[in-house]
Amino acid sequence: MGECIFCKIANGEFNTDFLYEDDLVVAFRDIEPQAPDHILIIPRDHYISIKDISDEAIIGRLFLAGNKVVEQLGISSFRYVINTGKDAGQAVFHIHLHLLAGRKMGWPPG
Ligand code: DGP
Repeated sequence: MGECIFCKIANGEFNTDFLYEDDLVVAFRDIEPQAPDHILIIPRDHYISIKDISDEAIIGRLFLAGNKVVEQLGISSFRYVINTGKDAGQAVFHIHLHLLAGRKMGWPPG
């Protein structure tokens, strides 16, 4: 999708440092980190939200990529978040899995 910032990142247009990448997904650090480790895992292809993905391989690969980053960074406690829709806090409409770690987190989420 032409103007999508995450499509451009996945295409390597900004020389983003990928913590993990494969044929389907890439992982990189969030520009506005909400925790000491805040990584975004996205599919290379454009899907607006998690509910728009019917390909189980991509859904699976997002989490497996997250798990690889968890292992790579030596993280033990972490949180996966997928904000879906404006009221849930989604601001970028190219699906992304947040991986948050490195600080104590509250529950329930705000
Ligand atoms: P969400 O609110 O769930 O849609 O999360 C969007 C996240 O994307 C937010 O934490 C900030 C991050 N973000 C937005 N633009 C960029 C960018 O250009 N580069 C990176 N690395 N992160 C971005």
